[in-house]
Amino acid sequence: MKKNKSKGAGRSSLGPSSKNGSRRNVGSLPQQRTYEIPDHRLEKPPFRVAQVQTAVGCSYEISGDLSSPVPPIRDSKYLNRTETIEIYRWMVLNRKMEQALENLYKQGKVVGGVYFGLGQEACSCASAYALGEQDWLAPMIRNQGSLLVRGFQPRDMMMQYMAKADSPTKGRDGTSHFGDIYQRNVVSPISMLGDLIPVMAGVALGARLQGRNIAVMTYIGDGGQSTGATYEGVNFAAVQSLGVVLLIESNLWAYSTPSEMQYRVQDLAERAIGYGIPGVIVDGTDACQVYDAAHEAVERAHRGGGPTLIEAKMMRMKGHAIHDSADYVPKPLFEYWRKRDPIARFEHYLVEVKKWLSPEEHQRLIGELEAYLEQERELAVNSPMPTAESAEGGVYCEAGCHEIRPKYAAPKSGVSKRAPGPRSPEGALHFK
Ligand SMILES: Cc1ncc(C[n+]2csc(CCOP(=O)(O)OP(=O)(O)O)c2C)c(N)n1
Ligand SMILES: [Mg+2]
Repeated sequence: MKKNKSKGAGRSSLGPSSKNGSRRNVGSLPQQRTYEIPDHRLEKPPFRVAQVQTAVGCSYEISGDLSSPVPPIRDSKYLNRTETIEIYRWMVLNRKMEQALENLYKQGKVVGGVYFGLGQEACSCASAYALGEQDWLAPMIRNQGSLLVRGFQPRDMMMQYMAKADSPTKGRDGTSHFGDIYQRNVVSPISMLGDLIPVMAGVALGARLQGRNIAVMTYIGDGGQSTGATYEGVNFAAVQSLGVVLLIESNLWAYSTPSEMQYRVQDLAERAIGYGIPGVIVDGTDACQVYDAAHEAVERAHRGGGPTLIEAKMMRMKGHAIHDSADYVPKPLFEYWRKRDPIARFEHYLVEVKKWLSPEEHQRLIGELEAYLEQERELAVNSPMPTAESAEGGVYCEAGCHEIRPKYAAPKSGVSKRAPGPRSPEGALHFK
C-alpha cells in the first residue's frame, strides 16, 4: 500500500470526459459519434485463437505473428525510484510465495487446491499499491499479491491453504477466500463471479453516506465480466458516481475457454462506453502502466468522479488451478508470454535500464525475500490443525456474531432525522 500521496495527483490520461464518461469525438456528421479508449500498451499482439474440430473433440490453434520483440517497460508518470522498487519487491514476494504454495501442495500439506496468479503479479501488486489506507480492496483468487500489498503475510495464505487453526478463517476455507473489514479494509473474494462488484459499490455508497468519497478496487476476469452481476454492479456505480476501480484481468482464458469465445467486442475496455464511464487499456505485464492507470482511477474516485474500468491485457500462465495442466492452451502462446514475464522485464528495467538497483543490491533484495519466506513457511507448517471441537464454533449464532459495527460513523446525508422506533402505520400501508 502506498503511504503518501504521489506527485501529479489529479492528472488524468483519460482526457475530458463526455456525459457518457469515455472521451467522445463528434464526427463530421452531427448524428455520428465516436468514442476513444486510451490504450497505453507499447505493443498490440496481433494473434487470434480459434477452435478447431478434431477426431476426439476440439482443440485450439493460434494464428498471427508471434515473433515481435518484447516491448520495454513504459516509464511511470507518478512513481519514484523507491516506490518502483517497492512494487517490484511485492511482485517477487507474490511469485515466490506461490512457488512455496506449489511445493507445499506437492508435499501433500495443502487441503484442496492452489490458485495461481503467475504472469499477473504486476496487475495484482501495482494496482493495490495505488490505493490509499482509507480505500477498500476486494481481491479475486489470482490476486494474492494484492493481499500482500494490503498487509497480509505469506503465512496467512500458507496457513489458509493448509487449513491451519491460526489461518484467517481458522481452517474453515482452503483458499484465499478471506478478508479483513476492520483493519485492512479488505472484503473477502466471492466465488460467484461478478458479485463483488455490487458489494464494493455498496461499500463506496456507505462511505458516501458518511460524507466521504473513497476508492473501492476489485477485479474480474475476461470470462466473469460477462455475468449479469458485473453489469448491474458497474451500472449502479456509474449512475451513483461511486469510486469503483474495476480491473478486468484480460488473461485470454476463462478456464479452458479462450477469450475469442467469451465476447465479440475487440477490447473489453469498450464495455465502458456502454456504462458511460472511462475505460482504459494497459499492458497487464507492465507494472508502471498498471500503476498509472490505477492511480488515475483512484484519484478520480477520491474526487467523486465515479467508476473507471481498466482492462489489463496479459496471459494466465498456468491452468485454472493446480489440478489443471492447461493442455488446451497452444504451446506457442505460452512461449510468447513467457518472454513478456512481468518480473523478469521489471528486473531488467530496474537493474539495466534505470540502474536504480545494482546487481548486488538486487541479489540482496532477493536473498532477504527468500529468507523471510522460509521463516513464514516454517511458522505456517508448524502451526496446529484446528481441534475437532472448534468445528462447531462460528456455525450457529453466538454472542456478538450478529453485531455489525459501523466502520466509520453513522450516515450523514440522505437519512431522515426520524427518532428510532417502528415506522408509522401509514408508511407500512403505503407498501402493501
Ligand atoms: C457466476 C459464476 N459462474 C461460473 C463460475 C465457475 N467458474 C469459476 S472460475 C471460472 C472461470 C473464470 O474465468 P475468468 O473470469 O476469465 O477468470 P480467470 O480464471 O481467467 O482469472 C468459472 C467459469 C463461478 N464461480 N461463478
Ligand atoms: Mg480469464
